[in-house]
Amino acid sequence: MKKKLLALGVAAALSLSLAACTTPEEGTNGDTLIKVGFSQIGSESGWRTANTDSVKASLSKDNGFELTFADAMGKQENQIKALRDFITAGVDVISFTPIVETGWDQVLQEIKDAGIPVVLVDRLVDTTVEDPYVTWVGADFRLEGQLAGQWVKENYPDAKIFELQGQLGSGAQIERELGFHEYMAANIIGQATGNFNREDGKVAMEAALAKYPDMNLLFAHNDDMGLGAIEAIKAAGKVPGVDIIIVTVDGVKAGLEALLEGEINYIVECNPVFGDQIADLIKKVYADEPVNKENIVVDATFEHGTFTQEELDQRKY
Ligand code: GYE
Repeated sequence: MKKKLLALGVAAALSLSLAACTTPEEGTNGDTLIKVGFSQIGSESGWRTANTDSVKASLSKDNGFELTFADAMGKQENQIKALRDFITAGVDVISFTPIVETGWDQVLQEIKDAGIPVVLVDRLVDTTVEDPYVTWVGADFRLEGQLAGQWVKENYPDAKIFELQGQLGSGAQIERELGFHEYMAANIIGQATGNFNREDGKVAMEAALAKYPDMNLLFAHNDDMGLGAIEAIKAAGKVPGVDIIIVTVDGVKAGLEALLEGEINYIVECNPVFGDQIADLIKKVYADEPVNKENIVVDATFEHGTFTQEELDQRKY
């Protein structure tokens, strides 16, 4: 009898521990963790690094998430693979920043067929799939381009402009360019992409300085490319911010340092620290609560001459 009871006890303990193994993980407050697959583009810029830090900090276990973070190292094919892995893993919500706008039709359909809601971050998609995402959070890239264009129109209406474009086909490149051209299209003497990174920005600027000797203003779609261009301008014996006026987008620390020194003249902010908004949206989507389709992160502008050291010291990224 005793033996039988013992055996029963063992069996009960076993099934309990088995149950414990298959029960979904719990957060600190006892709630079930929301399984999120997040596909990031890579680490091409200071903006991207700050955005990744913010996403990871907000989608933490303490905040109720079980995050699988995948870095695509700058390749769309890696992003598509990561998205498929998220489907296989059966995550609750998929979140990603599409490196370019097109090429997502098939994988978005697969996600839809699997019934997994999508929260888009930072950039948008251009797809034939109907209702491909529940909600998007990011900046108004068109407005950023417009703000840059307005400042140039007011201050340097006769400028001969070279434009360093971001990753071609990305929402950030397409929209910033459209916005800027609304004001300054007639003044653009040349364009090339610098893929949103410093090295490519430098190389493209070296070529442009040789090709367009009368260029006197640079509009770079992000700080990193502007900083690469500054190296090229100095190497060519010209003074950045004086011989060539420089306007960029982002407002990361290194960019704002250059603004303070007068090597960059104007920066339209694009704030990368919105992990908390992403977390909030994912929670609502998971709980089937209503959300806005578009959630805009508000930006500021910074000008050399009025931007101060104190403001720089307060910046977190
Ligand atoms: O401006 C740039 C980054 O999509 C807003 O991507 C983002 C852009 C940002 O590489 O620095």
